[in-house]
Amino acid sequence: EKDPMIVLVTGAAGIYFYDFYAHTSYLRADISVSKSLYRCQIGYALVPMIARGEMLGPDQPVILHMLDIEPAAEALNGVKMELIDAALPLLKGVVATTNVVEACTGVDIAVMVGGFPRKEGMERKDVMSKNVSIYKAQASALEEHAAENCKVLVVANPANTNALILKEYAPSIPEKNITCLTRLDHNRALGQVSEKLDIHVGNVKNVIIWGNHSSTQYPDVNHATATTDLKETPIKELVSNDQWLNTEFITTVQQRGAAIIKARKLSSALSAASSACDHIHDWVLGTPKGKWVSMGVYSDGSYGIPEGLVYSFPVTCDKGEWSIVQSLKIDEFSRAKMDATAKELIEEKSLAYSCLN
Ligand code: NAX
Repeated sequence: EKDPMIVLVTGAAGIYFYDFYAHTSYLRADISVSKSLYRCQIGYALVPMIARGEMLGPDQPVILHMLDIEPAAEALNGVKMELIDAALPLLKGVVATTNVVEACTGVDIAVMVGGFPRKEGMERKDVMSKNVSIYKAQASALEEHAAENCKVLVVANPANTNALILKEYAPSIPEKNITCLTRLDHNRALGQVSEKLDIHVGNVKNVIIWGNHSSTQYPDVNHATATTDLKETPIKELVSNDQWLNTEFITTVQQRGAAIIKARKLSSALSAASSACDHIHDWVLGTPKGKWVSMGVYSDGSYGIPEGLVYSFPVTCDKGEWSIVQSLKIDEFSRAKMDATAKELIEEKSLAYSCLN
């Protein structure tokens, strides 16, 4: 049997927590509204998936480290009790803690779900400043206590910029090991194409999410294909209506998170958890030949995207390392959209840096 891998999930209680921040008094005034709108639980959906082998494979034992903040400690312990009750063969241990050092010690994979979410009426800068301080502190703890070669996935928003802050404050973790989640957007794009063409989602591949995990992201199908009757065909040939691909498809993927909130009165949780598993799974175990996925990674200047941003690119993975797919042809339409989302990331970065002091 393989040695267990230690997986950290921050924000693992997945509970609503505005009311815990006493100093945000104007938020306390509408707690009842916020509670019904924003209680969501990615962490709660994610931990059983990890413990069932969906992230690291059916033959890889895991030890879960779950971190949350003090006011969520009791709920977090409840999640631990449920994990014990599920009697999961791959789960070799569970630590539920509010101590960042304990949570980060020995960690091989860190999935950062905990954060301070943006809420209507809140200034972007206020949210950014809260997340900058969270990610700065957690970066230092990972830097000092995580296993060598720890791989980090940031889920919490603003995901790209939180990952960038984490990278800055954990300089000994190689930048290649710090990523953010855009796989949910990638999977959403696959899902939309699949629904449109009535082809199973498993037969659609190589969509791309470029840029920020925000509404400026650019879902690109120019290189995507679908396989029917053993024949691989470009999506652009299969969708007779080019107009749909350039308009409705893009906005549907960009706005999907909002559509889920509207329908569920809760934000995406099971799909976010599932795509976080996909992200780590493919990163660690590799992407199949001829297939790429989208990951938010530290830009090396590929496709003219400025270095020093965490930007979502198409990547293939092999032996635990991702590489950006090179030499894809970019038309003018795509170029403009890729640059627009880069511009937003540059602005987010400077906002984040202005919160650092
Ligand atoms: P919840 O608010 O339900 O859960 C967040 C959890 O984090 C809570 O249990 C909270 O107590 C905990 N937390 C807060 N500060 C913490 C800290 N300093 N250390 C440890 N834990 C802390 O949010 P949920 O719906 O689970 O979403 C989590 C994050 O994912 C949010 O930031 C959300 O915006 C982001 N998302 C990102 C997605 C992506 O594709 N990148 C998609 C889904 C999701 O919207």
